[in-house]
Amino acid sequence: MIKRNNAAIQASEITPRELFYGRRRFMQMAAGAGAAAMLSGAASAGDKLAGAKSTAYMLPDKPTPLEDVTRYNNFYEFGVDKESPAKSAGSLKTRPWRVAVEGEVQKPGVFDIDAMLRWAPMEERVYRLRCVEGWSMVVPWLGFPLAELIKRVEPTGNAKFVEFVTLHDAEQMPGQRSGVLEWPYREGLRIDEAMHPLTLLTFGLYGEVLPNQNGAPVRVIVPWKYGFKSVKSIVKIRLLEQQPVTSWMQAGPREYGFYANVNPAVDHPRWSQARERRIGEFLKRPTLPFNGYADQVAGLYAGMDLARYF
Ligand SMILES: Nc1nc2c(c(=O)[nH]1)N[C@H]1C(S)=C(S)[C@@H](COP(=O)(O)O)O[C@H]1N2
Ligand SMILES: [Mo]
Repeated sequence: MIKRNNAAIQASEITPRELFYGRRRFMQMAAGAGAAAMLSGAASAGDKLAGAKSTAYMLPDKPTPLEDVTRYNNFYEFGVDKESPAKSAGSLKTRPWRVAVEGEVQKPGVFDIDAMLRWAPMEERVYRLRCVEGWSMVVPWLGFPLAELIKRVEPTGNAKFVEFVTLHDAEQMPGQRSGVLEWPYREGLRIDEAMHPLTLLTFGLYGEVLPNQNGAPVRVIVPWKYGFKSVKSIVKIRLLEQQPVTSWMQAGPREYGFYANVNPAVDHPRWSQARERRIGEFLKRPTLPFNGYADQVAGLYAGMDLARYF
């Protein structure tokens, strides 16, 4: 199931949902009344989500097995241990789902997830994700650049930062009954980071819609930053003039900075960041500056003291 070519799928296997998600041309033709009927089908984990392979963003690294990507997670809304999200994220309802985009924009809006899926061509990108705790994974994500969303709402000249907010609902996210973080989970980027072509608005992985434990129905992936910047299950995106305070900065300002660029030369106060363990491997490997994306992103931080702006 993992990497089947669309063309190889038998006609008899194609479900309406697959037509919607998997075949852009069909969608363009059906963009009228007929399409509306298909949109009412709620996408859930396991449903296919096709995207053109984005060769510019492939890596030589071996992808982490799907079983590990979906069973070893950080998603504190479903508990603090790695196994909890896979066990309990089934309580999250991902349809209907809307994302409010507001703040310093000319065209604020509340957008339905099924409309957002059609805003730009879906791409498959294999990215490294490096958790601040010292482990990493390699995942084929599906999405399109967050810049597509930001351009659509027309930022004003005052928009300097972008804040992301996760759903806040303890009925669906029982971990929010604990005080481990201040809820809802909030993260942020500088606008040039948010607009960078690497920053992916992410709807799927391994050819399927995001499993709940990986942040369904929509998250961001910012591959040169520690994993906690890659916010899951987003319901609000705010463009701001001032740098927002994130949940992790609130929890430990000395430990978690706003920038959180992967940097083997700047240790976490309680552990070294020089090396990492790739999930599924035994020996640690060296951590790369900007998680290996320095050639593409180091320019964003020219002249900045990265030990101070960690
Ligand atoms: N809303 C929310 N987003 C979150 C987190 C979280 O606890 N809540 N954990 C972060 C951390 S610490 C990491 S390492 C990644 C893990 O993503 P994954 O489970 O898909 O590997 O999600 C990030 N996004
Ligand atoms: Mo993390």
